[in-house]
Order: sequence, then C-alpha cells, then structure tokens
Amino acid sequence: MSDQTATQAAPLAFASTEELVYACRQTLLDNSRSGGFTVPTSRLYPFQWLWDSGFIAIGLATFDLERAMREIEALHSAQWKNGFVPHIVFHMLNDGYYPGPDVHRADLSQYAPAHVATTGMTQPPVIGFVLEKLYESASDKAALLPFLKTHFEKTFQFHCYLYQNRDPKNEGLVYIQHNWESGTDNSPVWDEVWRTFEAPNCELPRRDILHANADHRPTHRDYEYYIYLIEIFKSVCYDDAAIAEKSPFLVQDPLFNAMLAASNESLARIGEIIGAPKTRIRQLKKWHRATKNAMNRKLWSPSTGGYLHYDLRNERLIDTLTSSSFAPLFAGIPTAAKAKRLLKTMLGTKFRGKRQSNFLCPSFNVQDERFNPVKYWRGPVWVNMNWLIFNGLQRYGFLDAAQIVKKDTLDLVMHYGLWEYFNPSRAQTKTETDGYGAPRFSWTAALVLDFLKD
Ligand code: 9WN
Repeated sequence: MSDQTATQAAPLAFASTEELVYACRQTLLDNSRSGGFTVPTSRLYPFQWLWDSGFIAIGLATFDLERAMREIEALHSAQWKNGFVPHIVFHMLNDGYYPGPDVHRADLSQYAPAHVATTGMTQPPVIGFVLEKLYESASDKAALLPFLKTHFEKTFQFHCYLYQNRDPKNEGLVYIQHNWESGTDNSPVWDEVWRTFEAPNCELPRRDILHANADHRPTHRDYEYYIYLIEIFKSVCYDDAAIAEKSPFLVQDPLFNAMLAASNESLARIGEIIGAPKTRIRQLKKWHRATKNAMNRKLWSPSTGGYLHYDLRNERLIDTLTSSSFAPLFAGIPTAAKAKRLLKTMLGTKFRGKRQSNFLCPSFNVQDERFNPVKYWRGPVWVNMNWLIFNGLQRYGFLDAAQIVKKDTLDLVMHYGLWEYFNPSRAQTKTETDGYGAPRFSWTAALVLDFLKD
C-alpha cells in the first residue's frame, strides 16, 4: 500500500465532508461561553486566548459573522490603557488552569484594566489580518464599517504599543519576553534560551497534566522557567523598560513578527476602506516595510534555508528550524528567491521527510535529535500553522505545494478528528486513531471551516 492510500484504509473520524463541517460548527458552538467568546477547548484551556480567538473568528465568520465580531469585541474588552492586548482574558473564575490570575498579577501594572483579570504577556498579533478576513466574508460590507473602525483603532494602538516598547533598537523587529508570547510554547528553540540562565526550583500546582498526557506536555523544569520569568515581570510591575533592561529572555521571533507584518498590511488596506487618517495608513506601511526589511536582514539564514529566532539578550541567531521559519510567506516577507528556498526546505527531508513520510507541516525539523512527533510544539502538526503556511504558499503562487498542505490537513482531521495537534507520521495512521493534546479544539475546527469554505 502506498503512503498516500494509508490514510484512506484506516477508519475515519467523519463519514463525509458534510459531517466534518457539522462537527466543526458544533465544536465552536459548544466551546462558546456567555460573554461572547470561545474557549480553545473546554477543560485544558478554559479562558479566552488572543491568537486562538483570531483564528476562531475566521471560522465563525464562515457561518455566523455576528459571533465572529463578538469574539473580537470580547478580546478587546480587556485591552490595556497603553494599547497592550493580553494573551489570556480570565473572563470568569476557573481553578482548572495554572497559572491563573493570582500568579500573573497583571493588576500590578498601572495600565491593566480594573474590570477583568488578564495575563501581562501577549501573543502573536493576528487581529489585523483577522479583521480583513471578516470584512471579506461579510455580504453586507457597509454594515461592518462601524465595527471595523473601532477595532482598526484598537489594533493600531496595540501595534503602537509593540513598536514603542518591544523594539529597543528601533530596528522594525519586536521582541517577545516569554515563550508563551510566541504561541509555539514548548519549541526546542526555547531550550537554547533556558541554557543562558538559571531558574530557581519551585512547587508547581500544574493542572494541564490532569487534562492531557504529561509525557506530551512541557516538563516540570520547563515550567520553572516559565514561572520565573513571570516573577521577574511582577518584580518590576510589568514595566516594559525594566523588563528590556533586566530580563534574560528577549527574543525576536519570526512567527510573531510575520503576524505583525501581515496585520500591518491588512490594517493599511482596512484604513483605506474606513477612511482612516492618512497618517495612520502611512505609519502602517512604514512599519510593514521596516519589519520586512529587518526580517530579511537579520532573521534569514542562507545556510539553513529559513527564518530563525534571534536571541536579542545574548545577540545570537538560534540556528534551529521550526514551522515558524515558514510563517514569513504569509506576510509577503521573502523575495521570490528566498520563498523558493523555503519551499525546498519544507518539501525536503527536514520536514516532509524521506519518501514523503510525513504529513506537512511538522512543527520541528524531523531530522533534529530533539524532534518528538507527539510532544507539544516539538514536532507535531498544528492546523493553525498549516493554515498560515497554506495561505503563504498561495500568495507566492506555489499552488501545488499549497494543495499538499491543505490535503494533508484535511486528511489528518478526517482520520483523527478535531484535535489540538497531530503526529506527522503517515505510517502512524495505520495504527493510531487519536490525535494529541485536547480533543474538539476550537482553532482546528475554525480553520478547517475556512479551508472548506469554497
Ligand atoms: C499557554 C491555547 C494556548 C495556545 C498556545 C498553546 C497553549 C498555553 C498552555 O494553548 O499554550 O498560553 O497553557 O500551554 O501553546 O499556542 O494559544 O490554545
């Protein structure tokens, strides 16, 4: 049996595309909460997350634009006074997640809102391009304009916050201050940063390992680093200048910066539609150019064939390929030659594997000894990354490769269901019937709906 037919031979999670679409919608509806937001999944992540909500809104917009708008409103209801948008909004109490608001203590910041608890860190800035997707999906575009005006301005203020506080050298590249800001939280990239400082040992009342297999989650030691960074932030009341000066973790991440660049482009186009001040539109275009140039100058590695993370604290490029290395395609960052090189990297043995043995796109270089096909961000396929890569490939006219990514994504969900992430190995589909992390995962459902909308 060929590799390609293996998926068809095993039992499928859904009998038809119609059944899949129904399950996707139902998952989003079941994961929605009063207050107008959707949790990533019901037990493991019981609050509202920033980039999850962006992807969720894209999926909701395929069948209920009003709900998609509420999702963004709920997120922005927790925006800080300085424009910052937090990575988790704790709309209600739930002790099923660690670390909760009592650990984050975002209220120590003079800018945090008083009416709702949040974290004091952010996540990839996807909302700019999400707003454009909502506009594209609206049948009555004029009716969407007031919503767009409000959320254009809020998102613009968030980008101002990022460029003003996270780009100390004024290079056009913003840094992240915590691995949880990357979205790719347990990537082996962070191992390289943990090596540069020591975090003290501490007790950790973890809840994630009650809901998911501990072997697939970060280690106790990893979490000690996560919590130590939060302790540093609290010790300076989340003051950005003090964090830039003191914290051992300052990283320029290719995925985060690509999302920012893509959102700048989308906001500039939305600005034209809503008649925003010309100064705003000029600023967005200027940011986009600056970020694009800086990514090509500083994060591109000709020897590795991809965009890499830059450790700003220790002034070094981290020579580790991940699926984030391909995200710049989504924002039109690479030249045609660099884009071709990225394609070669992705379709080669480091990701697709020998004899195309993997579904695209593993989150980590499969030839690296740290690759793990079932551990959170250390190898598995994630649907949100595939969606970004699919759209990036299309943007560059790599239509065949884009179709491979789309087909692989749909084959995985048809086989396993709407899981948080998937083992990339094609051979595994002969014996395994479950995916990994949490089941009925919102962004998986949402982005499958977007993949299937045409
Ligand atoms: C910490 C919600 C989030 C995603 C992240 C993913 C995971 C949280 C965790 O879940 O992170 O933010 O507790 O592990 O890595 O990308 O947004 O789905």
